Amino acid sequence: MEAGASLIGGCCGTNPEYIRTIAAMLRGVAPASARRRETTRRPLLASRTSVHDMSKGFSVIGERINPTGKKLLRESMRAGEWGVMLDEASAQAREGSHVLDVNFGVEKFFSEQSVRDAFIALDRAAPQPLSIDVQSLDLMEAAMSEYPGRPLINSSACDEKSLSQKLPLLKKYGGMMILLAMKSDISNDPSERLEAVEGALDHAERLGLTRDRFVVDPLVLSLGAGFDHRITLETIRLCSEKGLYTTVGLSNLSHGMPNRSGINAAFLSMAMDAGLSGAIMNSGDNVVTQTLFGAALLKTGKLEDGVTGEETDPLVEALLSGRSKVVDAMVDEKLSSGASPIEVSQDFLGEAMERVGGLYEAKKIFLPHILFAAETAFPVFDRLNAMMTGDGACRGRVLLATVEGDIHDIGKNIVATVLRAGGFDVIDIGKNVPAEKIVKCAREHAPDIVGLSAMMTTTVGRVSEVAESLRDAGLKVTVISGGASMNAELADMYGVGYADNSSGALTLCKELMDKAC
Ligand code: THG
Repeated sequence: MEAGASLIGGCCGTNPEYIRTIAAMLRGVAPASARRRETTRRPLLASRTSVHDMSKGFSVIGERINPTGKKLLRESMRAGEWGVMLDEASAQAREGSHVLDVNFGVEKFFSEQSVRDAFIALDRAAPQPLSIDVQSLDLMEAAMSEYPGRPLINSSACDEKSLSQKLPLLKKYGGMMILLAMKSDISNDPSERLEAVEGALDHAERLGLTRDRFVVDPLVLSLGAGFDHRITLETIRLCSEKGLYTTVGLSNLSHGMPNRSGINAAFLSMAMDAGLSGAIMNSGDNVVTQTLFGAALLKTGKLEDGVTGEETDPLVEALLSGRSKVVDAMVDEKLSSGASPIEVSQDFLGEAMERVGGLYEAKKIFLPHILFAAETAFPVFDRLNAMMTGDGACRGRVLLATVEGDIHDIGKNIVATVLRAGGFDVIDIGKNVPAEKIVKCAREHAPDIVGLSAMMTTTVGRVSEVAESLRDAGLKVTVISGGASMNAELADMYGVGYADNSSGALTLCKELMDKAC
């Protein structure tokens, strides 16, 4: 009772009765240690797979998912075609943006569903947390309810009406929120801007929303419209003294001016000196990013990392972000430069999938990424396989199944992909497959190898049962196994082969086929 768990549940292998029994046993038990647990509040943003801490260094919020003034992006987004937008997301991710601002321009061209789709697609295309830069309350809520992370909500003004509409959404769905330092009008007095923010923070506090949930936008307008940037600098200073995080829309400043980069960069440097902690900005503008690097060094004495793009493998990146058209184009280019389908399948696509596996093992990416990459690669492998038929490239036929009782077949799917990439003809009959069905399919398809996956301690015995059924049916087929609860000793005991992971499975299948020849 001292571990301090606050929630107890069961994973696959449990059933409602089991959970009921646990619940009955725990009735009246208070999570004593959990109640004593100290929590720290941090200004964290998160996507499905990554976290950004706004208190650590300067936050670069990429501004370019914004169709205003960009015809191609605008038209494609309105048509629900996300390719151009996703390209922009990956580009900004490469450049070192920590967060991506998502703005739809004129919002009447978008439905709640299309906004949901856009946020899901973006979350897959780049690991960075997203900023929901949406005006319409309905579209904002659609995005917040769909987004699988802790987003930055951009934004609310500090008047009662905006706050009473938007703070409850923040409370309900989670996230951080940008507060524009204004009520219904923008004051020219920095202390009045701060006052508006303080009022909003009090309002939020009453709803149980703490100050660490907010970032202040001290408001940058265009110089061309007679805007005095010093008011903003002073507002940043006041906020910073109060320990508030701040962010500005940097490029607003130079709208319609010559040498925009120079103007933006100069202001950024001044604003950082005043304590600015982040900016919605163009992470691809070298003048601005170099200045950011320099200003951060002068301010903190530390080198800012991450604002210079890290080179990544374009095929791996396209696979990880689910860009099947890009993958197709890269594969076509290989084919037209003379590589054979099997070479492209093994040495190019298969190689890239192995690197994806390597990233997973190095904990740089997570399981959903692998699955997504596999999903992207599958049809391309199929296409390459179809081109190979008849050229004698096939190394052998493998029947794959996850045994009865196991309802997860993530691992088996990866093995299928890797074996296909390795030139095997793979027949995948799915998950939770009863022994009789495996025997029936083995009879039908006459595979050289049957691969069985078992994940749980409660299902691992099925591997032995299936192997026996296959023998009883008189089928002379080699059985190999894998999965979370299988291991080499068990496999030995069952008289079947064993592989630890997908590349091990490929090596094993190749060895078995070489022996058979
Ligand atoms: N505060 C908050 N959110 C904001 C803003 C702000 N969101 C939107 C905007 N302002 C910040 N984003 C941008 C994005 C692009 C530009 C300016 C601000 C911009 N774009 C070029 C143009 O329109 O001329 C086009 C750039 C290109 O061609 O690449 O200037 O203040 N909270």
